[in-house]
Amino acid sequence: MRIGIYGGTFNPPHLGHVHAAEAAGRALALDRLLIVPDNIPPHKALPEGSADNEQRLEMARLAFGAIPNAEVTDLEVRRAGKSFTVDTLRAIHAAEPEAELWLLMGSDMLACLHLWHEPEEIVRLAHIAAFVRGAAGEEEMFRRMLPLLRSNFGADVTQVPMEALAASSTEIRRRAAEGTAAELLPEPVWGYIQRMGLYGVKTDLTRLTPCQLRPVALSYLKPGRVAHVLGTEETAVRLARRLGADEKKARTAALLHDCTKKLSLPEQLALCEKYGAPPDALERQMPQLLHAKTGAHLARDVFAVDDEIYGAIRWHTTGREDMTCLEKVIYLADCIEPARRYPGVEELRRAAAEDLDKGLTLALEMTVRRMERLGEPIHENTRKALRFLKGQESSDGI
Ligand code: DGI
Ligand code: FE
Ligand code: FE
Repeated sequence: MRIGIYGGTFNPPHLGHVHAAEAAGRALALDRLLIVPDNIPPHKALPEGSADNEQRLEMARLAFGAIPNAEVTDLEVRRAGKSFTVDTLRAIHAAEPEAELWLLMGSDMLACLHLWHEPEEIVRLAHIAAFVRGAAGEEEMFRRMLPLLRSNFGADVTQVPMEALAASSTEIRRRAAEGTAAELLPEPVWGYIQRMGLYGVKTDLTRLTPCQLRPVALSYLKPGRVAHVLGTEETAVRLARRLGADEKKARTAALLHDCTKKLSLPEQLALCEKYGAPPDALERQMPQLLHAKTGAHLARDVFAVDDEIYGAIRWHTTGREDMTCLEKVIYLADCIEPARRYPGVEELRRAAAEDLDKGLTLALEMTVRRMERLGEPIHENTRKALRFLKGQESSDGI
């Protein structure tokens, strides 16, 4: 197994880092890529509004999460003290003694590798791969360093060409405060910076247009859920247009509908406490039900969404009796968006295309059948939603 190791301060991680990681994964045929944010001691004097260790870890998860086989590790942050690469390599080697380790670094790092702590041990534990960005003076540096590293430490350096990004983290921090950094950052990282108010960024989260909201909303998600939420947004807009519902509200509700989905049950219960919204008996045991309630409250608290949007998020998992048009739009969009793959989804898409209530009824019936098959309890709101629609159907027929 080939494991890549990519360390850095990632304050913040930017598109240059992501491109580098992708290029290395491809060029070196890595089976795994470990992203290792280094430790910044809490007492180190940082400018006001800097990201702390936990925030840099979270931004790294958002930035690299979409790369297959990449994982962010808190190895160096947890170890505390000064982060020596040699200690990190020893720890990874101890955990994976059979693996071939590849240490990735920028050419600026390679230029001073001989000055690092225990360079011969580093080179003994890992192959070295350096990114080649075509920057000024880079070629000359490689000409000078490669023979030196080979003769002094026996290092054989592999060069990985990559697309250059014309900005460093330092410059991005400055540009963030000016509001011109978005194009240099992975979307969710820019959203996270805004919602945490890092680097002097001041965004009023209560008056965002859907386009401004999008990166912030994506920053709440596990990377694997991003496609689902964007698919829900697109589908909700389409349904809203067709039914004459408010398109902007549909977008906002769809972007935020799963904003607490990644939280554990204890974290969600803490939100219930915070918002004075007690969970019912079933919600108390099932985070997959509870996220609709906590998500609606968070959206109202943080983004000041109105009651209609609140309702669409609140009822998107179970539905309820006598749903509003926007509630139906979000419920269905969540079920049929293009990234959804499950038996029956095509039939559901056809029913929804024909008639919203027909789609909704079928979606609720499918949920009930699935729960019965899995032996899971059916929430009373799911039953009520279905009974209401069926009642309507039969009274229509009279
Ligand atoms: O959050 P998503 O995965 O995008 O979708 P969702 O909010 O519709 O959540 C689906 C989950 O909720 C799925 O695991 C099934 C569960 N669920 C929906 N209705 C009921 C239910 N679970 C129980 N036990 N009872 C229900 O009535
Ligand atoms: Fe959901
Ligand atoms: Fe969803």
